[in-house]
Amino acid sequence: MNMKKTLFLLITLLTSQFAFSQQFVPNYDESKVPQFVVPDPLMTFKQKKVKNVKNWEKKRRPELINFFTQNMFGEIPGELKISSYKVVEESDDAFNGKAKRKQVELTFEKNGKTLDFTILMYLPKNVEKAPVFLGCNFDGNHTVTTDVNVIISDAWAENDPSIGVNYNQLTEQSRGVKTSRWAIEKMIDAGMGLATIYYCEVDPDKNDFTDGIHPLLYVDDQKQPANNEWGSIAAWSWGLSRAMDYLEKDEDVDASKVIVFGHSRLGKTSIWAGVTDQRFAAVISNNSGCGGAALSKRKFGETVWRINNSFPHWFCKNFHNYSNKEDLMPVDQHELLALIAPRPLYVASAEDDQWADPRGEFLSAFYATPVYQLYGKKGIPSDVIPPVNTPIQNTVAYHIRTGGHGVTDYDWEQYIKWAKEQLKIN
Ligand code: GTR
Repeated sequence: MNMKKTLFLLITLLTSQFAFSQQFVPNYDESKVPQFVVPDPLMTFKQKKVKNVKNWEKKRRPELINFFTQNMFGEIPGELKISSYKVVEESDDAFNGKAKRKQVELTFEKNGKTLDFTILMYLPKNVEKAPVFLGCNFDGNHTVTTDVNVIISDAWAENDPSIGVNYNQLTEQSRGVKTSRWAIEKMIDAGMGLATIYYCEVDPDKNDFTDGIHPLLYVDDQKQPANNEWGSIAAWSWGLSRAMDYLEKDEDVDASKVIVFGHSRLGKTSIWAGVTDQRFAAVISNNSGCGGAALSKRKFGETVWRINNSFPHWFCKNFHNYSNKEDLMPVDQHELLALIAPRPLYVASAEDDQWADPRGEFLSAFYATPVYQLYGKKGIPSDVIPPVNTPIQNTVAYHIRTGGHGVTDYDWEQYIKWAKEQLKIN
């Protein structure tokens, strides 16, 4: 190669690297948030005003769901029911005898392939049919409690030597490491239960579609989902719906009072599960941020471009068309939240979690409110964000707590109080 050519290549490489790294600079300055028009959830794509619940349910809701399915989360290319389930372990002596524990394995079979995942449940013993919080967990069922009886999953896990995860395998070392994120005893004392699944049992969280649930629904020699077919978030949401299929069969559970919960990427997941499956009585989004509750058009903190680059497998491929093109999106995330109406919805942020754009999460709940009002429900009354640790708890609820990205006892205290009120739990 001659000198000129080498120099040219070097300059091209350096400038492209520079342009690339430029896009990594997130905006945290409110004055630099671009001007944009918030799409009206009550105006159809053909510019017809939605005036009542009937119009919303017949026209607007379906067209919005269709948009989010085809362009963001992806369509599930078929139906896949539980092939069999088995209570692999149970006890009525959990949490000092206050709770029952059950571990239930669901199995799915199709295309000559099998997948199974295990639901860990704690249910209060003094309630005949318990309302339940259902959510995915990040690091395995055995991390949500120190209970030695919880089975350690053998599904793929991201390496994290600090909690003993090497060789992509979960180990005893991480038992109980996430107890602070799951206030199980508070739930039990409030007469409510918890059901949780390890999300990587449904689909390992990596850009690889040869594993997890996707291959069970491939046709012919398909190797990955088509552009409009499900990414990983839709797969995890699918898992929550299948867990719900089981909960409907469990006599100790009040399946009409299942609240779907999730934090961060799993908060994006709980929102999508709540949107696509109306059996969920209420939805909680904890610090779900970009692609979850936060308005994308604000481009504050994490952006569509950034999320699609860091996690190319989370959304369907069509969503990549909107990377750095948020202004071209005919929708925004408040319309995703509105699809949960009239069911109770809780959006929560954390003050130091600027990456997830707390203000964008709040505004999204506010802009979803007109749809709740159509049903005569109370949403977020004003566009002024409340002070920290001062929840607004209507059918649409919001709080921003002090601290960073995570789930705390404070969050759970609010969720429990609100859920009891909204779902009339004694
Ligand atoms: C971050 C990602 C966020 C959020 C978070 C999490 O890296 O940028 O969208 O989902 O992970 O899930 O903890």
